[in-house]
Amino acid sequence: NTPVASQSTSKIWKLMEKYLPNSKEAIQSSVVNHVEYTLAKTRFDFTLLHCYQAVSHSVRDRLIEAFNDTYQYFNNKDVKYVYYLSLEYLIGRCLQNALVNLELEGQYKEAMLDMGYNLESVYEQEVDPALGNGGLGRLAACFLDSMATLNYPAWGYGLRYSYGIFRQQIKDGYQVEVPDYWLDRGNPWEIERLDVNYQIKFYGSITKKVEDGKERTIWEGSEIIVARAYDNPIPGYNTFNTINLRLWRSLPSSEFDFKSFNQGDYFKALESRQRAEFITSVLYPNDSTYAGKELRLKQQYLLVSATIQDAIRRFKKKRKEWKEWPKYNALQLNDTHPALAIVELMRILTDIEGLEYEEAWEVVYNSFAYTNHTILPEALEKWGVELLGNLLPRHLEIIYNINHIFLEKISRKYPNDWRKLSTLSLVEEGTHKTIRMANLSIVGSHAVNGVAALHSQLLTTNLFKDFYELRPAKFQNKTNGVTPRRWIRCANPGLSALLNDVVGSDDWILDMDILKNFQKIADDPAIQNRWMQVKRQNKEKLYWWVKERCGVDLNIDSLFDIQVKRIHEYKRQLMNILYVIRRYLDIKKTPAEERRKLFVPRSIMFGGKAAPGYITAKRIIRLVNAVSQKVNNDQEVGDLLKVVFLPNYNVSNAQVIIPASELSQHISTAGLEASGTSNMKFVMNGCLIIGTMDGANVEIAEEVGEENMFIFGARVEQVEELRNKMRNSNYRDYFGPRLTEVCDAISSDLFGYKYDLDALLDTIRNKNDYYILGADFESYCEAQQRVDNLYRNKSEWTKKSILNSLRSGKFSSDRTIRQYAEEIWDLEPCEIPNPSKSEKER
Ligand code: 9GP
Repeated sequence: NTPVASQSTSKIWKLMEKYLPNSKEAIQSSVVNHVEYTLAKTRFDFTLLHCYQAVSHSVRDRLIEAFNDTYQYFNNKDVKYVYYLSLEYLIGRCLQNALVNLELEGQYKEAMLDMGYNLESVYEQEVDPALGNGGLGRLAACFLDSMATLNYPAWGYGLRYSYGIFRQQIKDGYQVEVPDYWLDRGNPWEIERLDVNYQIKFYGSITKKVEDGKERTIWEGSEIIVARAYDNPIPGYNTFNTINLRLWRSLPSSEFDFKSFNQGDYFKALESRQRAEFITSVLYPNDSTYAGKELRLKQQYLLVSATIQDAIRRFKKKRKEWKEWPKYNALQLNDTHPALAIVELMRILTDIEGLEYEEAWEVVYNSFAYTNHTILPEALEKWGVELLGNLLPRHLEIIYNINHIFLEKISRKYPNDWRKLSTLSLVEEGTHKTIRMANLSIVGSHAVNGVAALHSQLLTTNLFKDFYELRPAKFQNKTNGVTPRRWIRCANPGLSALLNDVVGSDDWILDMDILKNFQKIADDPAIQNRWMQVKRQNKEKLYWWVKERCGVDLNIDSLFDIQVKRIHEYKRQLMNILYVIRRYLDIKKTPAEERRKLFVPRSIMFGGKAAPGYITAKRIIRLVNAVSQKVNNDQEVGDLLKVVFLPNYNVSNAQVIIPASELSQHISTAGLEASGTSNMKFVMNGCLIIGTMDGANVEIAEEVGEENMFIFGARVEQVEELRNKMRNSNYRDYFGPRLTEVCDAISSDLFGYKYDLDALLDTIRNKNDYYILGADFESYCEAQQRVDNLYRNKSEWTKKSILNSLRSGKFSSDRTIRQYAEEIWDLEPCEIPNPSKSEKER
């Protein structure tokens, strides 16, 4: 069921023939050659894992051809680059994505089948490179796919953690974290650049020298390590352009342990070498809180320093005038995590290149831009002055200097406005003085954006209000998007084939907006039938996935209702599971013969990781599993209700879960989910949303129509008032009888685990229901009732499912990236022409 619409005419396919040939025989011989010469296994007997490794190497060869040509071409054309700086990338599995983007999936499938291997099973051998926590990291990965596809001259920069986000296991209903050493089987996709290394300094002291009447500052680091480049080719779709995700790994430098070696302390010297390697060993598993740990700051600086050195080396090969830097370089900060890049570039320009402060500031300001991804106060990074000053003494000095000059301007504009000065300052005073990284990012950037219209608006009216008043033109919105290549074409081949037939080509993969032209098919019974068949096949796949991993037998005819995302109080998985209990109690109260009339059978699934230190989130997982245990084993309820916790939610699991979903939950407290991106993936896959008017849900409602979603709950402007109401009333009155009964059932130990679960309920019972779960519960139940009513009418449900998918064009990351390129980066696409036979014939 691979869509083959453009295979015979594919530009890439023809073009690739001029490089490595792509006939069945050529593919087979390249695979077996890798088995023998790369893996040193015999070509007559190799396992599925070896097959995966050899196939990947064979595909990588093809990527490298395109990758080398791409940057050669960019270099010749003297283009402007965008540098995307992110501490996280959740790129997911590479093999299928590469084959799809190179338009070679059909050929590889055939070649492998002929050798006795099923390509789908080969895909399953790949481990997810899970170098991110959640939405922010996955967004960065979707963006790279779009930048490559749209032919933008781009570089992604990040860190090559040896341990990605932990693997989640569920033991006795609790989350257990297991280290994810994702590299233990090697990584065929990366290219280690033994010759691309940069020195990174930490600690040390600053001296001032006067040379030719000018003061110069010299920072001598006392710990020096090396950052080495690992390149990961990112192929564009339907283009030869292939861009680079360059990830840095920390290694010891020879200078590092020189002293210890000289003093004959061999073991001490080795220890310090290990310390250097440790810097990029592990990703911090926090999603919405910052870790004020020195190691985290070292990671941030390593990324920033190595990247800026790399960009400068590239720039200097071509030109000498620093004022030309912004014309050739745009640097995008993915949240504040890489914000030190602003300071690092200032340091190099003033201390090393000898520019005056104002000159250097022009260069920096005009090249940097910053994306904010959250307004949650606990997620806003602030670095203690002591920690920062000890690790990076010169950077702290520069930050003070930037702040001093900035605040002088402010006090001239708003004399004696102390409130403004203190909120705008980069420094937060107090017993523990800190540097506000968001303020640094705003002051040092020419553009600041939020990630959905509502979120961007809240930035200007709340979180960054004073900055907005100062320079309104700096603030923009760039609503997130997701790549249809991975989230429809790879994840849902059945739907892809159907869309190909509807459109008459696979053009929708590059232009999702054209799907709007086919809305009339939503009423066509034949299409509806096919649509339902595709959904059913996807549900079957998930059915087996769940059976194998969770041992639960789902009813395939039941409504698949799914909430998958990081576990957080603001995302309100707790409200979802409390509703499940409500439903369970209601089913039990209903006479057996009435039940099927009143309740639509549902399989309600939860998935997501809790940060290891986030006790409340872990208790939510415990509650879901306790309810699942009780409900799934209740004979009276049977298949009318099943509850499952899907373990270890990650990108590859999402590719199975999302296409199978019929209803998905995006039910955050209004104002707190900046955008959400899985909501977009679900909609593209024809899933209906039950959700609040929050983040990108608001724009999804605009596009697909509120009547095609189940919207409920308080709007952002009502939230504060509801919080106050709760503070002044008894929880039983405020919750109402239906929710109170649910809480009482939990407290009566109906599900066991009383200690943990009572503690969990106290987070909403004790007059501090900050996420207004109690206030939204009734309207949530009503929306759930509307879901049941509609699901009974298969044709109406399917019609809405089709409309959701056909109207989701706005949420392609291609639209988002075009906007960044045009409105922030001032970047032109640069497509490699087909290399002609005579030039490239081998
Ligand atoms: O919580 C936001 C999520 O709403 C958004 O979709 C995503 C990508 O923009 O970023 C998340 N934020 C973070 O992961 C950290 O602030």
